[in-house]
Amino acid sequence: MGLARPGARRFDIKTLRLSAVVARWNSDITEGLLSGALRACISQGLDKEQLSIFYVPGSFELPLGVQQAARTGRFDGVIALGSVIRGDTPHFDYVCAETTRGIGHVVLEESVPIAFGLLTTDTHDQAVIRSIENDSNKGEEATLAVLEMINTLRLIWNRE
Ligand code: DLZ
Repeated sequence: MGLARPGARRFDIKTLRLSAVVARWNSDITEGLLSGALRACISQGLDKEQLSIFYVPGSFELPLGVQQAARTGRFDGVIALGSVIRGDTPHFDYVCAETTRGIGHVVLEESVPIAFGLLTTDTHDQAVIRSIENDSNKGEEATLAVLEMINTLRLIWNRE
């Protein structure tokens, strides 16, 4: 997946600033998602210094982390990265629901593109498949989505 309409890109990718907010819970998985995010940045022509990385304890803390990153006004887009595994998480449904609801709320409140890179899987093995270097790394997908949304919002607002 690339930017949907790369020919219509209206901005200099070298001036973009992105932020990744990464949950440390299941860090073997979330570090894989972060590597995917970095690969997506590089593949689209960004330098790795254009991605600022912040850590939060677990996925439940992602909404506040992405809200604060968005509110600084320093970033054109924010990527939320977390992993919740049903087998390891007694309150799996609550953690997933609250994290999803919180991030969705922040997206609309802050009007900053925020990508939803939260893996919710039944098993650790399923999370590994979606976080290693392959075609289905969800950190990579989330980062491409945030770049596409930055582009789309600039087209909607007709900004150069
Ligand atoms: C407590 C908890 C549990 C049981 N499982 C996960 C998980 O699978 N993935 C994740 O990102 N975080 C988990 N957490 C931690 C919560 O997200 C949160 O950090 C703590 O409840 C502290 O607020």
